Amino acid sequence: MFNLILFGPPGSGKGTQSANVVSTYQLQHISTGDLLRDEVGRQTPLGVEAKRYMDQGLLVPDEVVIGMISSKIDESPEARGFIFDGFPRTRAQAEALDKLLEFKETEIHLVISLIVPEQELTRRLIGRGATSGRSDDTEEVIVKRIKEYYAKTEPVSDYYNAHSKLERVKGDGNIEETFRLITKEIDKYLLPV
Ligand code: B4P
Repeated sequence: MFNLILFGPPGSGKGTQSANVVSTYQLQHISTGDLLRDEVGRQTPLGVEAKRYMDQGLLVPDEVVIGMISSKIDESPEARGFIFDGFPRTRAQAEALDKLLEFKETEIHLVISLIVPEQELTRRLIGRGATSGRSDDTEEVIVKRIKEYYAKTEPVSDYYNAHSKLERVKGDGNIEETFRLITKEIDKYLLPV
């Protein structure tokens, strides 16, 4: 089993690159952003709660997100591995993920951190906001999301760096260039299917 985290600020391309990684390496994709948006769209109690945070550019509480991940992992016992997209975003989430994987006698093998300058992040997210209809892709909320990332999420990279699992990858090139840099790192562990 091979488990990968795609890490980076909002708009760094985690979702975009996850789709490419999934089709090339046949990993099971788990995106907390997609899972939360699905709950919001279905207006479940979890979704109603999550929306309050997402609309303000804030992280959804850890216990909500960790519970979602746990059941998602259990749904795919035969997976070749998982790609975690947008998770973990706090130290508590990282520690919870380690415990969940340990219970399944596996671990995180690689964390790819996408490095993109702030100006480019804002440009991309405003561009997406023009067509996505996402309530968190407005200029005002984007500023808050990026602030929340540097305050709470970026420090999580130190956690993985301390375990020698972190690889920083330049993410400000085009989608194909960035994907090539990502595959260089994954290929050290896993061959494409
Ligand atoms: P997410 O859904 O994870 O989304 P994201 O950070 O906005 O985007 P991502 O980095 O995936 O960028 P993308 O590829 O789409 O989070 C949304 C919200 O959910 C959070 O703010 C939070 O409230 C909540 N949440 C999610 N997970 C959570 C957790 N674990 N804990 C607590 N709360 C959580 O790319 C963005 C745009 O850039 C797209 O338009 C794309 O086409 C473009 N793009 C991508 N790569 C490009 C490139 N190389 N060149 C040019 N454009 C590019």
